[in-house]
Amino acid sequence: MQIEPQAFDRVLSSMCTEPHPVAREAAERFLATNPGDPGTYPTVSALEDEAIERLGEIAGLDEPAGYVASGGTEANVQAVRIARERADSSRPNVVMPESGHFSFRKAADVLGVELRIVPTDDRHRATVEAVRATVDDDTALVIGVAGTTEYGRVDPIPELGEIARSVDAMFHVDAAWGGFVLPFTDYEWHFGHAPVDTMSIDPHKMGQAAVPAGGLLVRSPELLDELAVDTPYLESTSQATLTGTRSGAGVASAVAAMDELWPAGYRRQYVRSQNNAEWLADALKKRGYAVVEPSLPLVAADVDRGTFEALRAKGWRLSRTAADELRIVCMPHVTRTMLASFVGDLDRLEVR
Ligand code: 0PR
Repeated sequence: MQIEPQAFDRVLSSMCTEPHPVAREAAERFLATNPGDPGTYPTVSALEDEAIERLGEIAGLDEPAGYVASGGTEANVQAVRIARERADSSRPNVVMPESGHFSFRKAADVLGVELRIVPTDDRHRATVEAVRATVDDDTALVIGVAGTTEYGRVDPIPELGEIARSVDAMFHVDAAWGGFVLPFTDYEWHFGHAPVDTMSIDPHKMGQAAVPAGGLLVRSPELLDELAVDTPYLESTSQATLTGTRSGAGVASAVAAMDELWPAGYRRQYVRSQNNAEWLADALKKRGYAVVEPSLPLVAADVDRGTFEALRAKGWRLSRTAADELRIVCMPHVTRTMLASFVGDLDRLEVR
């Protein structure tokens, strides 16, 4: 029996998407390779270097270093780990806006660091004054988000970077979702805009690569040394990744997608997704819902739970924010036709 995976035609909740055809094809070819063992699998290992070159170019990093992680979670955990290793304090803390992804809670838990969560402002961005008031001599890391999970907001990255520097802490930018759309906006978010030390930027989200393909970038290769452990029975001598064996599918598909789409294809995709988000926001506003303006291709609106459940029952895959709003992510597989059909279903519910 063949079981079919979830179709994308009603998925409005996911930060993952249909891989680009070239990414899918590359993933299949490299499925049985293991970039965790570069001595045995040199081809995929060379591809990983290429992936990091490309990611560095996208993220304004002159001498790119990093690796292709299993996703944003691993990249975020590893960023916290680097900062903890670099910290002088015996009781290191990490300062993050409340919009930060829950993977940082896992990081704090596993790594035994204190996580200090700072409120966001009325536009859902990190409050600079609150971050400044929260850091101290024990702060190992300040986190900024460039494209938040719930509202697609971009924190004031240069200001947060300065605060991190003022207490000798490291500065991490989580662009896991935003990294492939932000290059086409005016936001200041990357290594060239601020003293960024580490960044998460995931090909398997807006980058249209196959899962698993996350990205960890570091300002200089020495930072990876903080993660490296000796690997006595591999041909290579050390390993910086959190996972051991990992699929070459993610690496190969990331390179294939970036080769194909950077920059023109990603720009076209950003424009399309952003227009769709604005169209949906307008459609919801016209129907009387309060909408959080989509500064990136992500729409939140105060659609009540009953309506939400009724739409889910019609097969729509939807998610909600912590504040209990409807949340729709305009990923590449989300078309205008899909959104029009969704709004049509919403209208039919309202009539009843
Ligand atoms: N950083 C940010 C800003 C994120 O939005 C996410 C994922 C991560 C890090 C973690 O990335 P990984 O899931 O690759 O480890 N945010 C989505 C979320 O939590 C993840 C997701 C993706 C959820 C696809 C559902 C789904 O179908 O909503």
